[in-house]
Amino acid sequence: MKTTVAIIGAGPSGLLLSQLLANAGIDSVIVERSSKDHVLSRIRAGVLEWGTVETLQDAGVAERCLAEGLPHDAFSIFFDGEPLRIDVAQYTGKQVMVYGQTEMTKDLIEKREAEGQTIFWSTPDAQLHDVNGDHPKVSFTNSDGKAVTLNADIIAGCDGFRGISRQAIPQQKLREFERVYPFGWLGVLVDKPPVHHELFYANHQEGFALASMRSATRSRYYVQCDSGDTVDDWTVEQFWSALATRLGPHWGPKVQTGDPIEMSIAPLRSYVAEPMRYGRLFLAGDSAHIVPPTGAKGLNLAVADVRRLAKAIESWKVLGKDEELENYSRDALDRVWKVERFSWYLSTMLHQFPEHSPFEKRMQEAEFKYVMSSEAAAKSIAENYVGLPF
Ligand code: RFL
Ligand code: PHB
Repeated sequence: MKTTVAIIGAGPSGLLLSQLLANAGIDSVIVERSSKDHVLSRIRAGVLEWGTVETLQDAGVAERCLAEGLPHDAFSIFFDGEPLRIDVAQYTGKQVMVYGQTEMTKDLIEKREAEGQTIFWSTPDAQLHDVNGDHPKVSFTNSDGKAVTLNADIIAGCDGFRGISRQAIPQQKLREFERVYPFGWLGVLVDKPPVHHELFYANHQEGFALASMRSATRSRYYVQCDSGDTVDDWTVEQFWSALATRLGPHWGPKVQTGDPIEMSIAPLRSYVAEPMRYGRLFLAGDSAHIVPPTGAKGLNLAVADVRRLAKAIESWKVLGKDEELENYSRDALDRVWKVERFSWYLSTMLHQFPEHSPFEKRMQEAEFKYVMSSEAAAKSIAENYVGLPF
């Protein structure tokens, strides 16, 4: 079997890349380890930068997002109970869109399938070959148990942090940068109206909490938990109680609790692999970098990579120019590091770190007070939250 671009992974990166390529008349084949049902059941990101929404619009997959998504002007940060509202719209002239990654993935899968995209689901054993040569290939067993070899001009590694693509780059060619945070986020999805119509992040002495949402009737909440915790270490009641305490005496009692539709733990990590290209293999999204979720950036950064990669492939395939492909890694990493910085900065200000000395706690407080008193600092948070320009 032959295609121009073999895409590993049917997460948001892989699906959007195949859509942008198809729109430019370039064929691709997607190879996904999990089943379609599994991919459609993952609960992850919730906040889209406006540039992400525009990218979806350009790709022709924004109809439901624009109809059902919730545009937000602002969000708040609470520090030891003291509130600070960051008016993103006032500072930047743009909004963010609350729309679940699950829904975005569903929209992309529906459109790709309607347009006849080849997607191999449930292929647990894919392997990449000759990625640094002229004839890269992907071999795998399809869901009928048949061995398939897929020849391609380019392989796009869109297979997330635990995928195989990054591992196909020889260790001595790769530089990795990592910080693992000493805590995780315990998240709950519940069919109850959100406690407030805007998101808020709280740094409380007992730990971080976030009040988010998916719709007017569905809420998403998170609390900081210990690194080693599993969902079994928490009862639902303990979760609601921790959340109420951390959201403070005004908001805490107003949370409408209930039986969660989903409850899961995500570890927090900052990670970058350089370069994002090796021969004919190009990495995009979580396969190349991870940010802690505090800035709501992971999905948006994946979209920024894919947008750049699709343009570069188009320029190479349609115009015969390989300059953008040559520069892909350098240019993508420029944004990656800025977004890493912002996600690290917000995470550092808003969590309780077990190793922090009283000095570091005062630094967090001073940072918060500075942002409260400085329009420039608040504006800086706003322009990063809404998304840096492409
Ligand atoms: P994904 O979504 O991990 O998709 C990768 C796909 O590749 C498949 N795969 C393979 N396929 C074939 N062969 C293999 N060997 C394979 N190995 C893996 C996987 O099954 C999967 O389908 O990566 P992608 O597409 O790069 O997308 C990245 C985003 O999913 C991620 O950055 C965000 O979810 C991060 N994130 C958030 N981002 C935001 O922009 N805003 C947010 O509000 C936000 N909140 C979050 C988040 C991530 C969270 N968790 C669970 C990590 C909140 C949480 C709790
Ligand atoms: C979410 O709604 O899942 C969400 C919102 C904001 C974040 C992270 C996650 O920063």
